[in-house]
Amino acid sequence: MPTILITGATSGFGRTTAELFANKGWNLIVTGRRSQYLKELKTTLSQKAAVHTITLDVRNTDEVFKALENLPTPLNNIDVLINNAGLALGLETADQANLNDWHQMIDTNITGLVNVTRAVLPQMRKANQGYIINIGSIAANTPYTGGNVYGATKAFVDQFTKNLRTDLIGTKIRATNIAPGLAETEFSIVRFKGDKGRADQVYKDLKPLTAQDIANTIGWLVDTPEHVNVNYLEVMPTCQTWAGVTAKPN
Ligand code: NDP
Ligand code: 8X3
Repeated sequence: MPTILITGATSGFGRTTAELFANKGWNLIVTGRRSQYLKELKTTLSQKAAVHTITLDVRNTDEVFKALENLPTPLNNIDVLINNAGLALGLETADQANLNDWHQMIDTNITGLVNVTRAVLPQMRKANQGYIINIGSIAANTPYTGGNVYGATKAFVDQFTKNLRTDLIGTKIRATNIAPGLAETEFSIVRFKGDKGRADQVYKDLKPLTAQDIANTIGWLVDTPEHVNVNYLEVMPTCQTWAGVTAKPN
């Protein structure tokens, strides 16, 4: 059976993607900081698939390399990497945003993603096969007030994915950036630091994407033939579009 490594599998897109691939019988490597959630996930999925859990903060370069360079066979042959771990913190304008929040987003969404990618890529290169799916965001290309550093980290993900494609020319390794729009997960609870009431307001009277929608998208991408590479895939709920440019007296 093939092996999939999913970062940020303790909730949201990552967790549901783990469930989807467990149903296919794949070997799973699931990671995240909350070890109790990983333990519960393993208990839930173990009847269907081999589940290997790694408590891992993707920001910690040494931890990432130590964990991913010492995987037991056959898990050291990763077929699909889902770079999903990430977060938004705060929605203040740039002059008022919390600088620590900015650093945490940069460290997680950029440094964490490149740490994991760099740790896994040599093995894929050696096998001349593999698929890296990065979770970007519509925030990369659609500026919105308060999206400042979060959107910029996702713009990095977009360009990094394209640059990976050019570096991987002449190999069978694929790379895709999925850019989801509004999706209801723990995302807004994290963004608003546990304020569930404020998080709920984000989705009030709307039908946002679900984690299942994104897991299904990942499942579809992985099922495409090896000679097909979807470079970029933007997915919004039908209730969402772009706001357009705006002007205001100043
Ligand atoms: P969730 O908050 O539900 O899940 C985020 C996951 O990332 C958790 O499993 C969390 O695990 C993990 N994570 C966060 N920081 C770290 C870290 N330092 N090291 C390891 N794991 C970490 O949100 P989503 O499922 O919605 O988000 C998944 C991805 O999708 C993110 O990259 C997000 O930016 C992106 N996205 C989300 C959208 C949305 O509207 N929901 C839309 C577009 C993109 P733990 O806390 O256990 O470490
Ligand atoms: C999450 C989507 O629009 O809240 O990446 O930034 S958005």
